[in-house]
Amino acid sequence: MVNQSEVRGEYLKNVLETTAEKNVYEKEFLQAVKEVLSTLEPVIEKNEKLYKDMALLERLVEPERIISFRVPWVDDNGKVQVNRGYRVQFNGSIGPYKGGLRFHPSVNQSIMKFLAFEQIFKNALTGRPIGGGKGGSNFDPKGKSDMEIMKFCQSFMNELQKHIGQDVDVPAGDIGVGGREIGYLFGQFRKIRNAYEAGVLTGKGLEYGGSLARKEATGYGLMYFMREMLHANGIELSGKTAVISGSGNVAIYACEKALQMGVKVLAMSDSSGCIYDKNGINLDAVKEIKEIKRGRIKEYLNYVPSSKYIENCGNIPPVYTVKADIVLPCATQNDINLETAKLLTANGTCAIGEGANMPCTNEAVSFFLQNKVLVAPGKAANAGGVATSALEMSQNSMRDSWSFEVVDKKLEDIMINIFKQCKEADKEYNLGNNYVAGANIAAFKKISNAMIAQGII
Ligand code: NDP
Ligand code: 2IT
Repeated sequence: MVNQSEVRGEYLKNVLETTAEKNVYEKEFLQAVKEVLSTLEPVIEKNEKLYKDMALLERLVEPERIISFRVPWVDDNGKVQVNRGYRVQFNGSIGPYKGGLRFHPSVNQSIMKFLAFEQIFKNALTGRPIGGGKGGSNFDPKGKSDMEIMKFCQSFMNELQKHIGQDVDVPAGDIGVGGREIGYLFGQFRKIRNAYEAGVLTGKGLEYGGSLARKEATGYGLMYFMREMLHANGIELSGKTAVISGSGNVAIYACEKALQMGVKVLAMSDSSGCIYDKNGINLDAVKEIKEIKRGRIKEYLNYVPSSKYIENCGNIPPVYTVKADIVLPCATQNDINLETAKLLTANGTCAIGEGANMPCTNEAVSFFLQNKVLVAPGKAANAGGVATSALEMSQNSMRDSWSFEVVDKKLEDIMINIFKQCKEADKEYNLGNNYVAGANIAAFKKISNAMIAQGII
């Protein structure tokens, strides 16, 4: 029986136990570790002695380095504010640490570590030479002026610049960090270093070393992966209905590609509530509200008065109460718990596509798999963003810039290849269409081989 919340095998159980003892307060990190360890038994048992002798798993769950620092800045009223910044450099065995920066009041060490841990596996699946890292701050960008955002980014970079570089660690965006923030961060890095090292950050503007299609990449990649997964199971995407949680970068471009693929998107959300448009979401309206005005999703009512706004209340985010064939959680972690998973399954949803990182709890994932709902795991399905970041790094190294079509085609090929890896591992270990375990196993094999080859470090 598939159970993403249960770890089997003596060695795996011991590692989970000691990790839990060492990281008592790190709920999200332990959840991510448990999810991975619960899927590795079939690989571990084939070579247990080697993995044990090399303390492979013990090293895998311990970050190579965590940097935590003070970020002081002065707000528009002249008041000094102090935030905490992080960079977790989790595993560099496959390439320079790579992963986004998240600016959100909920950021803490546990969230940084879970994201960096998952990034190791995701980045391995892309087939590009990138290790796993993540960073960010508990800074809340909501309601801040452009000047405040700039001052915060400059102060954050004053410290971060000591620890990054195009061959060392390459940050990018995540929640609360988009093109504007990357611009301010890059400007400060360039000023301090007095050198134009474009490959130190990705998600840059097109005028100064960014890549076409990076903005679209995570959402587009998610839909390429969904198409492959559904095809493999005899299901056509075209003509299906979908709901998408979130209305940020990933959600908007997942919606755009879904519409191009003939999917009708019925609802989108933000952290306050959701909009439901039975005629199908008008994406131009969402883009204007979110990308231009930086407003709230509720404002959609001004564009489409016949739509409905449902405010958050109770345990289940309202976006998941709208019946749909496909569900794309593209907001944040633990958005779909067991109760929501039961509702979605009862409503006839056939597939979940994790655009966000760890949007489903382990119990929700187990429930979906046990009830034959297909799950596209975030580590594979949302890897298009970081994969295209790696394409941006390649262009920067070559001092070249590729057309939208060239980058989009490479992204599509990468996503097709990622699904293939998940499917092949699923087949090899007879997992029964469990692409969650398939993704973990395929990635683990690459990472463990690289770690073993490089010795005990
Ligand atoms: P954005 O900041 O652009 O958008 C985030 C969206 O999620 C907003 O609609 C936001 O609503 C909502 N949201 C954030 N936090 C919460 C919360 N605690 N509860 C409910 N809703 C919330 O971020 P992205 O679109 O870039 O990221 C979305 C997810 O995708 C994250 O999990 C991220 O880690 C993941 N991801 C991002 C990639 C990228 O390239 N950007 C790549 C791979 C994964 P509100 O405005 O109300 O806060
Ligand atoms: O979670 C993720 O993969 C990202 N936020 C993108 C990271 C990147 O380096 O592009």
